[in-house]
Amino acid sequence: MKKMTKLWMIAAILLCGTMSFVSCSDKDDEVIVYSTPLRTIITNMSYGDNVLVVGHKSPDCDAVCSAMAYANLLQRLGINAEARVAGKVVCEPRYVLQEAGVTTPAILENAAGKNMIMVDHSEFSQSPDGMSSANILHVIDHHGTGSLTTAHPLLYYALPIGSTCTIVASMYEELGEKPTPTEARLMLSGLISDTDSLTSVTTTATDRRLFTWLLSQSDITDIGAYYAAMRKARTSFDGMTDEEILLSDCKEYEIEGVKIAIGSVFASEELGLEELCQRMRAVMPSVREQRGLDMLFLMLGDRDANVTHIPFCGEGSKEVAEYGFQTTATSDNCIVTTYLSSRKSEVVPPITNGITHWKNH
Ligand SMILES: [Mn+2]
Repeated sequence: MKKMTKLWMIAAILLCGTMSFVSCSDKDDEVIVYSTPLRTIITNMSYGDNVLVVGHKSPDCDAVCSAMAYANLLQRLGINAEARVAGKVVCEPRYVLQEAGVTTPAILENAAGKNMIMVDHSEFSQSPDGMSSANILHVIDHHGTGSLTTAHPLLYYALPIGSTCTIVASMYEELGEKPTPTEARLMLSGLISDTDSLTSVTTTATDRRLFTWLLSQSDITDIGAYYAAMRKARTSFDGMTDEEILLSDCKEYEIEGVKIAIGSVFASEELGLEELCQRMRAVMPSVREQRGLDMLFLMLGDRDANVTHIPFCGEGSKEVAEYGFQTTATSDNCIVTTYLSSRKSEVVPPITNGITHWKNH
């Protein structure tokens, strides 16, 4: 036994030695191969008179800030790029833009026929109307692939990391473009918003490294206080109707032909989980019908109490939720779980499984 282990160790050492030798001898070639691609690829594409950069509907910090930072990056490369938003900017992103002292991008109502770049989504049902008949040039995203299809080649740049802003920051870095303090602030805001200040399950080492880099480039002196204010803005629903609160962060998906939406609302000191649940449930059925959805799910999170409630409505939604989350729903159609920090990693996959099961059994 001991002899075998020794033999394996020797084999492993030999293998490692060979590998490092190979990579050393190839090093010069590697530099030549890898030094140019991203800038060349981006600048060699044709953008017509201009190209618009837009995130998803119910724009959150990451969608708005990544669109703005990416449009700025492309402008530096000589491309006439402009940021747009896919809906009214409220709550947290509104606060972020105010603090940054920048103008909110105009709303893009229809993308049909335009030169477009999609950021922070790859699902047409989350895009401005007409995206499926737009000329899509780039997609910069950190979600699972959605319903996106294009007739022609495109730059599809997706990474499994915490935010689209982190991806855009990595592109600034790779292209050797130093962000201005405002650009760094915007990307930092999207990064900490999407990763819940680097605590969500989606946070990676790349997010942590670029967080430090962006913070050093930004003019933010107390990041803890800034994030606390962002979180407060996320749940300040002053002057909004219950329906607007429900739709403030609501994403649509089409899974196996089933049209669904998954919203996310956080409880706060002003609006506790119990009252939030009650008020959201009251408007869920009518919102589902208005939007032409088969099913509607809501993530109602209370981070301090470490609990998430997922009420649902629509035919089949109970079977989907119970199968997906492998638990029994409450008698008033709600899944109760420990706190979930990520829709894309912790809620979309179980609901997708639930729908697949429901459709095929
Ligand atoms: Mn995002």
